[in-house]
Amino acid sequence: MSRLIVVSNRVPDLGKSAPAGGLAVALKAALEQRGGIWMGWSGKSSGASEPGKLRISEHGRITFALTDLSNRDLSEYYEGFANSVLWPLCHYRLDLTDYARKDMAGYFRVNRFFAERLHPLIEPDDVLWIHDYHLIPMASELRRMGVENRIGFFMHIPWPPPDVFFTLPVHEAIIGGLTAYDVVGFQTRHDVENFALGLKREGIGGDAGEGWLEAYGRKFRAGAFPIGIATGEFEKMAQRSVRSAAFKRIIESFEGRDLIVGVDRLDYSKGLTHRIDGYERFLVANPAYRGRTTLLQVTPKSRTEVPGYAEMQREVAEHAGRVNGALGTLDWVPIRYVNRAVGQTMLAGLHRIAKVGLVTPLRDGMNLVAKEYLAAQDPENPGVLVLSRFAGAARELDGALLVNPYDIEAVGNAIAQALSMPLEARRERFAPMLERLRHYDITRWCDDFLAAIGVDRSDRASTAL
Ligand code: ADQ
Repeated sequence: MSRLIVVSNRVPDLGKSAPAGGLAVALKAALEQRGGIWMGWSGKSSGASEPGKLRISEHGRITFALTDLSNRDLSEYYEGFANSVLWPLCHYRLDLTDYARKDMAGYFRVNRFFAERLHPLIEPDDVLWIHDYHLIPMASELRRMGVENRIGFFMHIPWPPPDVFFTLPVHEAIIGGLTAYDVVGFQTRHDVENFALGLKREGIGGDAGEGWLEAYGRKFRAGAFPIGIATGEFEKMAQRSVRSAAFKRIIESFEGRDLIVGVDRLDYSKGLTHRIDGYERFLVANPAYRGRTTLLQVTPKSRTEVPGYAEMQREVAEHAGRVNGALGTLDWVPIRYVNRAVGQTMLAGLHRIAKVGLVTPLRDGMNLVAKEYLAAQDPENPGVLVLSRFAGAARELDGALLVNPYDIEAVGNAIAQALSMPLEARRERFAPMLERLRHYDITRWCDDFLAAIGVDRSDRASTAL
């Protein structure tokens, strides 16, 4: 009976009262079913020059194995190479990559450290599932230590085309790192194609047909596994949320105006200033809507330790302030900009009452907010999703109004089109999208990926008995 081992940079604190996101809940369910280990960084600094010892705790059938990292690790591995090189690079932002050899060395050092700590815990039949750009080289480190278990990897963010990727001075080591896995999952077909083309251009491998790639004489699977949400739970949460007394007060505060909602972590990939400019363009071109709409932009701070993120916060606030100053009146503020985290239940309610969901990232692996906005709608009277064509979600959600987020006028026009769309058209666009979200939810995503690493459903069902 094989166990599952999940490794991710951060491990959610499932003991916390705040509800964990859909991904954490689905991975926890998969681990509980099979029994296994969830390993990752604790989110804390060891306060010393070395990373801390592995802290092991048991919760039912899951063993949590967490480690603190040293300040140097955090600066080089996390803030440096992962978030100041790989993150901007994979979001096509070459102008923001800040490459330093010591950060690269730190990135590999921490991956080796994770592999060394995990190695003694691995049993021969275990199946490993490693997550995201922080941990790309982990499988090659484990292979070097003689680990022959099945190992899968899922990339949550986009994989850029070769010409973008090859600007990374150490691109061979990163792309080569992925070839040590048995299965490499991406969000979309487009990402898979970019990756396969990179292998080919680099002369180390290429497409071996029917979902297989080969590199360095080794075959491995690569495919698109578009991540979903806990659709059913989100639908129910939205219905409950709008019935609460606290929520009714919030509805009143909008004084009958049409609500347009934007919900994002504060990040340059989310296109926040472009979005605000698009909304301004909409108000300028459609004066009849002035005083009758509110854009609620909920954007908690994120990665404040990474250079540039604090400045971005000022920039977005200034943008919103400029539009409010230019177009607002004594009794109407066009944009409400909330710079703090809002609970999932409240967000679900806000999505439900919003006539328009504005999801316009400049580049995004998937974007779960787009899916959450749709799941929260009332199927009898759904709102309209305005979605960037550069979000992975655009490949599935073809009933959304797809926009080029760089084209400010197009975003403004899409908002106007969404607000004036007749009920019949809204329903027609919405119904197939909801059906898809219900079908390909986060549990299905988890099952599909595990099946690709060779953990089939019957295997999991029998271990659960
Ligand atoms: P993120 O870049 O963090 O994730 P996204 O998928 O949009 O982006 O959001 C993840 C979660 O954060 C969602 O469940 C959302 O509700 C929550 N969230 C976002 N803004 C919030 C806010 N203001 N307040 C509270 N919660 C908020 C990365 C990739 C994405 C990919 C996911 C999952 O960048 O492209 O979809 O991983 O694979």
